[in-house]
Amino acid sequence: LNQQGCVVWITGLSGSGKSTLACSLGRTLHSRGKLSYVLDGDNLRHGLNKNLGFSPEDRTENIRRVGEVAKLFADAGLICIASLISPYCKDRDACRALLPENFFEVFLNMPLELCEERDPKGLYKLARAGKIKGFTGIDDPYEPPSNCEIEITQKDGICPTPNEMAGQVVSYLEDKGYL
Ligand code: GGZ
Repeated sequence: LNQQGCVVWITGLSGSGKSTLACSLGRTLHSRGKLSYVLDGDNLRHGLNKNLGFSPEDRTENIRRVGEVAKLFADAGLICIASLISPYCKDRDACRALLPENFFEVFLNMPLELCEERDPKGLYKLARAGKIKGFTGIDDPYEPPSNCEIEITQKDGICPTPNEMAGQVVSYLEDKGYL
């Protein structure tokens, strides 16, 4: 196997499109003959992390576990795509410290208003109504990265498509020699 593994860590608000990007990126990498694996925060909370909630301590533990698992996949030579809100800088930085040479942070920087408008699961609505407490962006902080490798944003008020977003990450990985 001549593949150097790495971690592509996608951070952003709920509804920013992290899972969509992760899925699109996974498909693109597959089509290019690259082994990858997606670790999705919301999915992992049904298994590995099912004993964790959304208190700051539980989020930190959630992210720590996913960071450790992502490192295992990268050690095995895969491109591991992690998509979690991961709202706190210190937690993301701790994951980065596990493999500083091969960790790439992707900030999916979409406005809260857009995420809230999408509201695919109706969670923002519940949070605004006070029925969910401690919701990221509403009454729990999101700390934007200051040290991310890739930032994905709207251009002229238009969102990039999932393919365009994946393309931005693929270009970066090409430049770095992973593809
Ligand atoms: C944020 C919450 C919350 C609260 C439930 N705050 O967009 P989704 O619905 O499908 O994915 C979100 C998911 C967040 O899990 P993560 O593991 O990515 O979060 S973290 O990195 O902060 O540990 C959201 C849903 O869970 N959800 N309650 N209070 N998101």
